[in-house]
Amino acid sequence: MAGKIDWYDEFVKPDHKPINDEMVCLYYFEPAKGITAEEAAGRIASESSAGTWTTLHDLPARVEKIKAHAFEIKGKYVKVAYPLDLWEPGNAPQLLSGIAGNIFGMKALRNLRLVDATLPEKYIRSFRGPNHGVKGIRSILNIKKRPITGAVPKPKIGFTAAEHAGVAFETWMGGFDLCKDDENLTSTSFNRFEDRVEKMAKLRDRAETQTGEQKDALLNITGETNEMIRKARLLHDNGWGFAMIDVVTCGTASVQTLRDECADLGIAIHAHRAMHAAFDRNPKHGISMYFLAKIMRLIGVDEIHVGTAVGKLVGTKKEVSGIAGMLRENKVAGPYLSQDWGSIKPVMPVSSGGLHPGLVPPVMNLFGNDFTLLVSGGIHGHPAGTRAGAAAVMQAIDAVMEGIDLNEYAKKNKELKQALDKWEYLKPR
Ligand code: CAP
Ligand code: MG
Repeated sequence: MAGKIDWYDEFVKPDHKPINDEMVCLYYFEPAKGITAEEAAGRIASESSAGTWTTLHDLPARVEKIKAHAFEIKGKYVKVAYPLDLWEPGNAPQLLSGIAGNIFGMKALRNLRLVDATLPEKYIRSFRGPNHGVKGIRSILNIKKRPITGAVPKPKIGFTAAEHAGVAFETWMGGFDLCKDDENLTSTSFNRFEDRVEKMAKLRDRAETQTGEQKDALLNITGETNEMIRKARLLHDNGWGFAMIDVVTCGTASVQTLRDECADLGIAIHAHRAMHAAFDRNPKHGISMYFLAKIMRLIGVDEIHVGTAVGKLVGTKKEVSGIAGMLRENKVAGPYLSQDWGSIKPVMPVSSGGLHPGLVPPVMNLFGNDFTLLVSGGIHGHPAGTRAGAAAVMQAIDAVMEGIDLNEYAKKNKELKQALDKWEYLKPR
């Protein structure tokens, strides 16, 4: 072949020092056989910005200014700096189509993982972030200090709307703040969304009267965008303070739309992350959960699932606490990049999956008090039923907050004792 046929090398500048309004991404990468690290890095920067596989006959002069540059190639990590002009303000799908798009399928890369990105201040300002966030959620529920508590009726799907509302009532009466839909429950022939919304609202009012506490629910509006808007309005009209969205399956575009709709309605967004493990579980390939959580904070969900470290689903202690720190305190640890959040509010982390009273101490140890604790199977499987199960979790929280060992606290708290007798300190798989 005569002459130069590709220009990937033009996208590598090992000593590049990013300027203020460049977006910097951190990738883990493994070149395919026969490809050098520099060649691979050039392909990442090129295909995610302004390049293509071959040299071109006509190239506008502007391209020189909007090219991304791979720099700091250190072992299996590379940073890529993207000029801000590449990105449309306030367009999350476009950002993903670039920095998390075609590059994952390039033959020249055996593995590629988007670990994190530093989003420039100017870019951040084109998004609104959470309307409620940590403080807003506490104020909706009127809970000052302790973790927020919630449960999903189990089995995940199968109850009628009336049965479901009955389980919600028991959950609230046991002391929990929230009853949550499961990720795959939306509106079914046997449990229509509208029915559930109304039946639960009646029992919520009863539970509030009987307990004197604020009760709410995370009803799942996941679906087509206009249908989600309709359902969000229905939630608002029935006095609910939250809407739940499966943010990965719905996609960033619809989450952006619903962020503004829910803000207008004054309701908070609970983000479930079902399907995240399809792209974040393999540590060598895909997109990190950290980055998913970051983009959801940018768009503006009010709370999002981040894992438990000790429960039934994947996610190490380091990973889970790293994400919670980023969401809540703008903290950066481990391999992640610095981030100035400007006026974007903190997001409440949600811990869920295989939890029960015996696991409340390690989870609180990991998260502190500012998080939403979801315990589902771990209350409905209580030997004395849902209400007692919820009470047992509330007792476990009290014990931790008072600095008392669970076994000790269980001596005077029957429900906690029964739960510990069944599950002890089991870490389920
Ligand atoms: C938990 C749960 C949640 C997962 C989500 C479930 O129920 O409802 O969807 O926790 O995981 O179906 O498994 P249990 P994550 O409390 O009965 O396990 O928060 O990690 O995304
Ligand atoms: Mg679930």
